Amino acid sequence: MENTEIARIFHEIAELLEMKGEDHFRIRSYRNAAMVIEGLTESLKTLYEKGEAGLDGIPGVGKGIRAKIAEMLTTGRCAVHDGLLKELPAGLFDVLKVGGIGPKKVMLLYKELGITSVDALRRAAESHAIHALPGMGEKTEENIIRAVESLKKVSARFNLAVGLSYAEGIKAHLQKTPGVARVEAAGSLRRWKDSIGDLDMLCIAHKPEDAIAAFAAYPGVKDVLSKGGTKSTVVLKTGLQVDLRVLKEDAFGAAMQYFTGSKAHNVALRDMAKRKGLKINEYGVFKEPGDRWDAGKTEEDVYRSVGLPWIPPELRENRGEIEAAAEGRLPAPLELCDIRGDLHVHTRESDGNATLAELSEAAQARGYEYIAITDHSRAVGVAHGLDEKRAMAQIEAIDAFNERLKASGRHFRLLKGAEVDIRADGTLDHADEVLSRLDCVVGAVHSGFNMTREAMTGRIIKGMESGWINVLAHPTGRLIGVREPYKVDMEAVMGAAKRHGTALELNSYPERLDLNDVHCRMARERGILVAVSTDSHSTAHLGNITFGIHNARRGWLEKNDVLNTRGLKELLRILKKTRQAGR
Ligand code: DGT
Ligand code: CA
Ligand code: CA
Repeated sequence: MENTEIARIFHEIAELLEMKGEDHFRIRSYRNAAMVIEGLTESLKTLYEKGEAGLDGIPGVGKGIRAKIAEMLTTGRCAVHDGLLKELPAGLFDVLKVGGIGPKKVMLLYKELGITSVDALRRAAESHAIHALPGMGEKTEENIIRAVESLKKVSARFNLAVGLSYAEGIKAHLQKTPGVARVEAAGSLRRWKDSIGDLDMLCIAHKPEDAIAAFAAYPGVKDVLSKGGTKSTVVLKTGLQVDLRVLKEDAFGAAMQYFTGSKAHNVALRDMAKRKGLKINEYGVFKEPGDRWDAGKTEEDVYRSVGLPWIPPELRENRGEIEAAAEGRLPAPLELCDIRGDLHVHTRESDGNATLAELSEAAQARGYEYIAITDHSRAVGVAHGLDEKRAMAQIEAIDAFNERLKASGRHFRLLKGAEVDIRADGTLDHADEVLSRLDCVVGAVHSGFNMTREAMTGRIIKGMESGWINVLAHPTGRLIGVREPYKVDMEAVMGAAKRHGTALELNSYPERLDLNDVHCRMARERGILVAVSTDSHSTAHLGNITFGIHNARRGWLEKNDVLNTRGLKELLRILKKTRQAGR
């Protein structure tokens, strides 16, 4: 079983126990285990195979949980989970997703009315079968109908880029309101998580009611779900939900810290504060005894109060960042100015829309020293992939282009490259005569996503074993919210990458972000270079590098872990070495 599968089962156990009203401590241990596992950079299977000591080394996971991990790895099942699912139908998980319905209510509705699905819940609310139950009323029924509707619309998480554009729009809108001093986005968006559930906005305003009124009047708003003195929740026409809180300047740092999350990071930080006799919440840091207000104006103040340096939002997932901060070994965040070029760019020869000259100008305007032109090979027919003849012609064209660049005294170079398809049998879609003339070969899978895990892993490794591939592009093939990653043994792929000196791509397209954060960290730990590339199909796409940089930070990558932070000379040396080592 995969880590994600095991984590999911632990999440479900926690939810089932919660519905049953079981001991809070027990529930928390399952939930905690699930989160720890989601952040692991090694597979549980590998750890388990190292013997007892392997699983013992996982921080924050107790003996009982370890036994269940071992059980799942050996039998593929979890008796506790199975037992709970016999008692409670799985449909209750869906009911739990309806806003305003907590585990206790789910249980009550199930016991009294036999409700096990969202549709049944809606029917019960519409036929007024719910208001007579204890703690419910006619208002509850109205809320349920509304919540079911909004659940249908927002059940999918939102693309980070979509969230970002709305956050900017709302910010600009609110800033036009007199008395509004500052507006910031917090939550998963500020952490640059690869998808966002909802948008969390914070604002400092002289008259909170004016800010709240302006928020409700934002042109993108479809529905105002709640509107209070200092907070409000709306649903946008796209279905994205947005929370706004209006705050006093003194508490803004504390609120930013709290609402940036993640929840797991906050829980760990508060535990640490408690041990120091402090209390942290969204209003500030308070000293015991007497709860005297101590800090809260800036986030730096909040972290300083517990003896920590400020932690970049991208790292706030409770994956060891608090310990690292305490020990002064937080990674130095990758910066845009560290990036010296882009190693995955398409022109109009395949499915891009720009010419060599246009791309060269745009890249130079960004201050780059190089970009690799990596058009598709012929197997990717929909992308008008290049056959050998066209590839050879492009190689000549790039050589000629570089001659002209040199003659005009520019310190910039187009690298000859290709995004060569790794065919289903693991062979490459360009002949050696073409590959040997390229500076930078990007290899990728473009078809047959439904292969078994073994077959896909073998296919990719065979591609790398050819010795031609410098960078393995979008290594899991995921399209966020559209297509799941294909099944592949990432540990084995990384093993091969390490052996052959192949870099792994972090594709910066906001729909891809592939490698994901955890995989980036795995690569770093294994000493595998990551190429943060844009896979641009137009000059504007070069700007997507920002998404890649923030995702790289989420994966703890530093400048040195990234291939395209190297200057041209050093880059060419590395690219060449990979080929020589492989062949
Ligand atoms: P999302 O919206 O699912 O992509 O993820 P977030 O992280 O934006 O989560 P959200 O919108 O539910 O809450 C925003 C932040 O507020 C979250 O990151 C941490 C904080 N927060 C929310 N609920 C709790 C809580 O129960 N305890 C603590 N300590 N913090 C919370
Ligand atoms: Ca959120
Ligand atoms: Ca929220």
